[in-house]
Amino acid sequence: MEELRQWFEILSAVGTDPAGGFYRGSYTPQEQELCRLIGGWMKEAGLSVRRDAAGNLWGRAEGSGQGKEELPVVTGSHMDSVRGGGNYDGIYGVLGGLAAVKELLAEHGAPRRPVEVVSFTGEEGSRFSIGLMGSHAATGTLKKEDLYEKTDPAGISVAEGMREVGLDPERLEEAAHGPVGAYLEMHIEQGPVLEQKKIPIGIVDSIVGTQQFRVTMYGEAGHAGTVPMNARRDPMVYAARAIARFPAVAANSGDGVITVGRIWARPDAENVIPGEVSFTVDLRHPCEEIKQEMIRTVRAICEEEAAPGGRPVGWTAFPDNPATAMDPELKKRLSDACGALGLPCLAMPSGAGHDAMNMAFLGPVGMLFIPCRGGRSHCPQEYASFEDMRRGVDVLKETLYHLAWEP
Ligand code: HGY
Ligand code: MN
Ligand code: MN
Repeated sequence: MEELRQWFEILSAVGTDPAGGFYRGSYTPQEQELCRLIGGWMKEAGLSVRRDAAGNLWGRAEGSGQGKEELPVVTGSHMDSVRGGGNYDGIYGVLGGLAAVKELLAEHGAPRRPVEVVSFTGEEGSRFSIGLMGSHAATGTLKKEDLYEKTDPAGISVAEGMREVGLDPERLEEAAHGPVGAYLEMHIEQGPVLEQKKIPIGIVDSIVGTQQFRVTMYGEAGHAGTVPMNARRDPMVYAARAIARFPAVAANSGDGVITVGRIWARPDAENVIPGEVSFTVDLRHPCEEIKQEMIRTVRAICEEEAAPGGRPVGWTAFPDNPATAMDPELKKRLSDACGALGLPCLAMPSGAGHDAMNMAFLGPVGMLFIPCRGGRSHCPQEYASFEDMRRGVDVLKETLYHLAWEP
């Protein structure tokens, strides 16, 4: 356990955000440093280490004996963070997965079947606005044209970012990973339920379906001082009216949530009525068809609130991540592991998206949660105790042992 604590201590100096918390974007020098450190710890654990064509980091232990041709059992999560994020979202699943595998290798030698630990890049989309980017590449669902079209706030494309760290965007398809026997992701809950109920382990039932959009509403730019209020076609007003109606859409859907996390005007000046206003919509629901219904309703609201007879609303959809049910057998294995360790556990949904949504296209997936303080995440206050982290590692170890080591 001491080692896991040391790993976190060392990483707590990597990718600190001057505004507080952390920022570890894809293909940044900070992520390079993460790959150097985590790759070194993978090597020390006895894993062979490679970085795939999309920049995901993989550590692998070959299977021994009759199981060596079986599909690999994979554990891990993502190494990137949101801007101003914490040191646990994603990284805990990478380091906790590595600690579990390292201890199993030390205690039981080579596994029966291949085992891999993965550290995905770009899960948050915090640099290039493509969510789950690394695991989309691993499942072959990242579009090559996006690498050239999507840029970060400084205008650098994904492809340029990749080249800066020695990756070749033209070889993207080589990042596609074959089928897996199982994928297990450990993660902080990012909500308050486990802490409030004083239950140490959550076993995820399903991950909500998520989709993000970029909406642009148009009007007429003008002088802030000379255009009479009743003569304005102000897209900031249209956007505000539309956004103010979104909470009712979420409330009517039951368990749906809608977030407008970014909004910006062009020309973005204090004394200019904007000509256009863009904003992001992050929309989620556990039920796929209700999610699609919410999307239609949100789009209709934007059309209704737009300038009469004006330019049609701009509407860009980002990759859709459908609601994902966890594998029943893996849920049972995780719950049996909790039983064997005498740990209470709670079946629960995930309101956050995870790389497991993509890995589900390669094989059965399971997720386990540990509590995080105050349920806070995506902020500098994000924190999980080492005791809670250790319990998660113990459950993962017990599950991985039966999946990949037990004769
Ligand atoms: O947005 C999410 O749910 C995840 O943290 N990327
Ligand atoms: Mn996150
Ligand atoms: Mn995460």
